[in-house]
This record gives sequence, C-alpha cells and structure tokens, in this order.
Amino acid sequence: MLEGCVPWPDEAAARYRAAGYWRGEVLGDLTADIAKSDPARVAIVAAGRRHTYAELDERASRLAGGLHALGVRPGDRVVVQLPNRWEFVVVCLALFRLGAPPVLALPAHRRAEIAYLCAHTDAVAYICQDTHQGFDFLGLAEDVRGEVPGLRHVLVAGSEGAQPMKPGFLPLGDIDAEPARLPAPDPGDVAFFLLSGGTTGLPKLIPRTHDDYAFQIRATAEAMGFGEGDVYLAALPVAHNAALGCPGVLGALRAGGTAVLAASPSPDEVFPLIAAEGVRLTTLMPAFLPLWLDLAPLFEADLSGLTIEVGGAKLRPEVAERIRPELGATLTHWFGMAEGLLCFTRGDDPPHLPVHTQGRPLCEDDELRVVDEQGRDVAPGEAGELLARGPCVLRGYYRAPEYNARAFTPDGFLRTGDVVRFAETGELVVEGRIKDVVNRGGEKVPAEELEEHLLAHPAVRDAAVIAVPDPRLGEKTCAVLVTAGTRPDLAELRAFVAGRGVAEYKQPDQVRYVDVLPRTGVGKVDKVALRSATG
Ligand code: OOB
Repeated sequence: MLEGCVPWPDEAAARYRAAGYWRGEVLGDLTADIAKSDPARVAIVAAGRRHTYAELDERASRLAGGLHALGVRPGDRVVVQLPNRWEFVVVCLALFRLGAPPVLALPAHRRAEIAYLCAHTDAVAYICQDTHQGFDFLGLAEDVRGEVPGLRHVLVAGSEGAQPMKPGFLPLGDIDAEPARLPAPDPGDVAFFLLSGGTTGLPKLIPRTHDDYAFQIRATAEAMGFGEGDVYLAALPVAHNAALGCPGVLGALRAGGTAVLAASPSPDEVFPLIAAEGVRLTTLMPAFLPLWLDLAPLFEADLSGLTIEVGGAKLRPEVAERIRPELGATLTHWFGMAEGLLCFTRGDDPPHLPVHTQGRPLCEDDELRVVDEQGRDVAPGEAGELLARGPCVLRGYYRAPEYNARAFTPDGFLRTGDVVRFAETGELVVEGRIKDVVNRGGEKVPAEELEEHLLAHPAVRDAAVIAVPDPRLGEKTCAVLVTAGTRPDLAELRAFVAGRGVAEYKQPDQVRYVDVLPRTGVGKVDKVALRSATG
C-alpha cells in the first residue's frame, strides 16, 4: 500500500476476501465491459450532452496515456477540483487506470485548502476548471504553484482554445495520447483520497482502496435495487462520497446505468432532469428537502418513481414524514462517513424506520460498538460514541500517525465522534456528536480550523467556534471572540477569513463578544458552557 497509508491487518483482509466483499476489482475497469458489449449506451449526461460508454472509456484511456507521457506515474498524487462535469468522471477513471490516486477536493475549497492538500500529499499536478460560479481558479492555481514548488502541472478544464496558458498550465483537453501500456494497479492499494468531514485542525485524508470502494458501490447499488439501465442523479458535488459512491456516479457506471450530473440540487435544475432522464435514484442533504417539498407542486414534478437517499446531517422527522405523501418518492435515510461507514434504511423498510432511524450497516461484517467516555460498551439501547470497523472503514488517515493514535482504538476501531444508540430492532439512531465540528447543512466546519483563522486577526485575542441552531441548515457557526479594544463586525471577520483563502461555507455566520472564554479545569475552552450561554 502507498507509503503513509495504514493497511488492514492481513487477517481482516483475508476474511473480507474470503467473504467475497473484496474481489480484486479495480476502479479503472468500471466502464470497460459495457464499452465493449454495448458501446452506444449512455454513461454520463452533463450540461445537456450525452456521453456514451465507448466515449468515456476511450477518453479516459487517452487521458491516462497523456498523463503518463507528461510524467505522471503510479503512486503519484493529483489534486482534482472539478464541479459536476463530465471531465470529473474522465479524470477519475484515467487516474484510477494510471494508479495515480486523485485527491478529491470540493468545488467550494479555496487557496488555503488546495495549497494544504497539494503540499500534504506532495501532489505532482492540480486539475481544475478555469472558472466556476464566478470564481477564478487560474488565479488560485497560480498562488498555489507559488506556495507549493513540487506541483509540476496545472491542468485546466473549460478553457480549450482560450488565451495562451501560463508555463506549467495546460488545457486538460490537450492531454491526449495513445493509451499507454500500464501495469494494472493492485486492488488493495489506494484508488483515491476523500476528505474527512470531522476532524481536529486541518482536513484529514482518507485513502479508499479499489477493493473497498468497489465493494461499497456494488453493495449499495444492490441494496438500493439499482441495476443495468437505471439512472442516478448527482445533485450534490460528485467529489463527495454521498454522490460519488453510495452507489452514486461510480456505482451507476459499475451497474451499467447512467449518471446524470446536475449543477446543483435546486428544483428548477433537477426536476426537469428527473422527468427528462427518468431518474430512479438520487442523494440529498436534509437542508434541500423543504425546498423540494414546497416547489414540487409548482413544477408539477412527478417523483413517484424516485428513491431519495437523505443523509449527512440531522433529518427532522416532520420533514421526513412528508416525503412519501407529498412527493410520492421513497425515502431512505443514511448515516454516512467518507471514512467508509455506511448505515441506511432500505427501500422496503416499514415507513417509520426512515423517519426515525438511520437503518442498518451496509455489511454484515461491519462491527459497530457504542461506548462511554472510558471506552466501555454501554448497555443495549443506551447512547454513547460509535466505534466502527469493517471492510470499507479505513484503518488510518494518510500521513497522520499522531492523529491516528487518537482517532483509532489499539485494535483498529475508528472513533467516529458521533453519539448514537441502537433501537431495539437493531437500527442506528444518531443522537449527537462529541467531535468539535459544526454540521452546516451537511457541510462540515471543523471548529479548530476556523478558530485558527480568527485568531490570526490582529484584534482577536481568544476565539471559540460553536454551532448554533438554524432553521434551514440545522446548524450554523457562531464565533465567540475576546478582543483587545476594537470589535470587528461580522462582515469584516468574514472578509478577513475569505482573504486567507478559505471556503465560503467556513466563514463565520454569527459573532458574539465576551470578556473571557469559560474554561474547564484542564484549561480547555468549555464549549458546553458556551453553547448554553449563547443558546
Ligand atoms: C457524509 O459524510 P461526511 O464524511 O461528509 O460526514 C460524516 C459525518 C458523520 O460523522 C456525522 O457527524 C454526520 O456527518 N452525519 C449525520 C448523518 N449522516 C452523517 N449526522 C446526523 N444524521 C445523519 N443522518 O455526510 C455522508 C457520506 C455518505 C453518505 C451520506 C452522508
């Protein structure tokens, strides 16, 4: 396995192979069979264009050839930041084939996050789109190249034939060569990296192997009854586990279906696509559901054939209950983590289960424990921290040995930081969390990361970031600050954080000022006290 990654112990790996979870599939082969047997079948629909399996397969092979000719080698890391466009799929397939794992950044990330990802992974290339939603990624790329000298190439989608590029910048469309003869990657090795949603400090990277992700996309497709010819709609960013592989875009391709890529989950974008393409399955964060419920009658949207996977943040039962009667759609409720643990209700579960629980684990051999603060198993039905081990659950974050020593038990269970209990009938129920993250409508803001940025402001002496309730997003960030003299207002703080090159969703939503932050006996900021004082 790639240096800096933690493999599963041999005994566990042998067990997962023997049970048939890990079958030695490699993700670069997802499209190869259908590209031969039914080349004209539509693989991807994006920006009003339809791309066949043959086209996708060939373009990915030629891109892999071109990248190889540029000097990208198996084991090299490539930071990929592309929105929901067909190039995202082509780039991923090409890099899977090369065995050069893509590091999947979100479109919302900015200079600070991208520079960190490039530096932390020693990336040889950064692949982006020239502009997206008015933001200039070429400027960002230039800054990142200045900060990270090891970054050799910037490959740019969207500006084919535009102005001549700067040295080291190349149009992605020009990276095209005869498919190289490449050794097949080891299925036990890293196929790509996802970013962790919940962590202390800087984002942690999650190595996903060919074996483990191939199992995830196959088993989630089976559980959702998604098969050949079915259509999946990616309305969330495809770089996120939820839309990428549950079964998501990659699962749709593996099953011989079609993936439709939407620019956003907004009803005017997705309702027409659902009707036109006959979408069977999609994924949504809870924050979008009220809008879908309110606007579906206006659009006369027929969603009766649709299954909606909802997860990523707390789904309120009052909202969940409206889905079947008002949309006619089937709800499945998910508790997912980029780290690989997936629990979800199945489409044929009785209706109260998706309203009140997050269902059962993906795999029979997922081992879930609920423990108290001392790490002892709680009594059945009681709440505690969820620990997880299984064929998709990582054993260590990339290049993070010290963090790993805290994030995992000595016997390899991931400490999820989520507080859960199990219903008598065996379903998972999420109750809260102990990790210091604000879950802003599914987008995760690590408190410590934002605190560091706020502390860099010259007027700020002390900073604590907490979650406050929000009717739309569920939670928002509140920065509780101690200052010397002047008190910058919210607009100034947001501009300051933005100026440090941070994704917009991480900018504070509210600010409160105090004379001193409450501290616990050991000197840590007492966030429980802060929350009750601000709540
Ligand atoms: C999904 O993945 P991540 O990695 O962005 O976030 C994981 C965290 C969990 O640890 C938990 O704190 C929270 O998101 N979460 C939920 C939840 N599902 C996830 N909190 C409350 N209720 C839920 N149903 O968010 C993700 C990955 C794959 C599928 C779906 C979601």
